[in-house]
Amino acid sequence: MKLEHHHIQDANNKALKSHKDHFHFLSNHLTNKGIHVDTIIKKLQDFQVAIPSWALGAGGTRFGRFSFYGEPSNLEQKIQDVGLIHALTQTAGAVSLHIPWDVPEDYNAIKQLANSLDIKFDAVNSNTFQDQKESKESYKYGSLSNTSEAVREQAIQHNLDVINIGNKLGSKSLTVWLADGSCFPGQNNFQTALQNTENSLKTIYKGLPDDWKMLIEYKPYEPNFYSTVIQDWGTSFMLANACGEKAYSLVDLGHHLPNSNIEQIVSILMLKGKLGGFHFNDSKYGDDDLTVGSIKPYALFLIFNELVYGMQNNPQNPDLAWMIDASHNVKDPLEDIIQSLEAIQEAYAKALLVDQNLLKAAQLDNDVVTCQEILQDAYRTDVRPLLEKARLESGGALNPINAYRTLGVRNQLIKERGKNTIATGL
Ligand code: LRH
Ligand code: MN
Repeated sequence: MKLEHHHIQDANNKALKSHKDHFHFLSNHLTNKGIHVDTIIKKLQDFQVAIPSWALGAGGTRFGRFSFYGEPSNLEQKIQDVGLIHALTQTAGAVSLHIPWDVPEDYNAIKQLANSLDIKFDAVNSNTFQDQKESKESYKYGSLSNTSEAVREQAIQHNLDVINIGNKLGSKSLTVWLADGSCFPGQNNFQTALQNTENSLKTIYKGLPDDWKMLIEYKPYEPNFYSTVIQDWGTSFMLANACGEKAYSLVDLGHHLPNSNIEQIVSILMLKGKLGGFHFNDSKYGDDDLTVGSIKPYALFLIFNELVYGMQNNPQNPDLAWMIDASHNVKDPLEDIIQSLEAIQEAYAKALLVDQNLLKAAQLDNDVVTCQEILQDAYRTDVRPLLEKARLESGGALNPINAYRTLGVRNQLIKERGKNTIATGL
């Protein structure tokens, strides 16, 4: 299924007047405050988020999985679904593949399809947290940290194979997340596990093309429930420094212990020039992979406030990889991702309203109240007309969820694919 521009224009017609009224009011208000509305619109249009290829079908837990029908059953259909999301939101211009869940059969065909939908290939993800039927060694007791050299060699070779696949697609970064760890005290020698991991990552790093990045993702627990080798930002930062200048930390918002100050972690990694990118999602308890901004929208705003400050003050940190990493148990996967994209754009737009110089001056004066007033004035501003304007001018939908439903996208996908297709992934 492909959404043509006129489909979206039809869906926009009803909402156009109310959009124009709201946008006119807001842009006058912001212009009077000395804010350059056009600059913000341009930044929103340039902000492209990579969609996870493993989250285009119904997710599940060990307690069950409930399909949505019409799920993509191969990589072509996954790229088409990312194309549908991008047509509506104009901010999903990339896909992040997970290997071996999404190995292309025909690289040229896949690249042509993605190109026709204006979709780029962002980071490729390796998978050494599951055993493949054909694999000789098992990752049951870890991969890059495993006490067995044969297992480590297999895991290293897999990562080099993933780089090769990404290279053929035009990707420029490898994401490494390790489930490696232990479930019981005494099971692992922490030092041996970390040293093995560092040496293995360094070997993979040697296989990284010059213009590539390695993104090292950390996580405190699950699937191991006593220790995880790359458990926190500090360990990821240490390993990235040990590998070299092309290695960075990847921040998955769901990979933090309760009440962690993620915005502070983000600001420190940017100051040190080692923040590589994000896996956006939200969570109430653990790595819940819920819709972005659905549980802690203010925390997401505070993270974007540090990102905007960092993008203005930390030239030592490279351009960031913006990616979603979510799993859908009760929502239509495409609607869930559309809502996540809206929350990301909203948090970014609100953070762009913060006068960073005014905030810095109040911080230097220890004028605590003014600091909070500056942040919350931006956070309390309804920026949705700016998001709508950015989408409208790029050919997208004023209200992507309404358009998705008005155009009957899910029903059309079920008509085309049937009710029994299951997407690979989580
Ligand atoms: C681990 C993780 C990682 C992916 C996986 C699908 O929890 O966040 O980024 O490899 O989810
Ligand atoms: Mn992740």
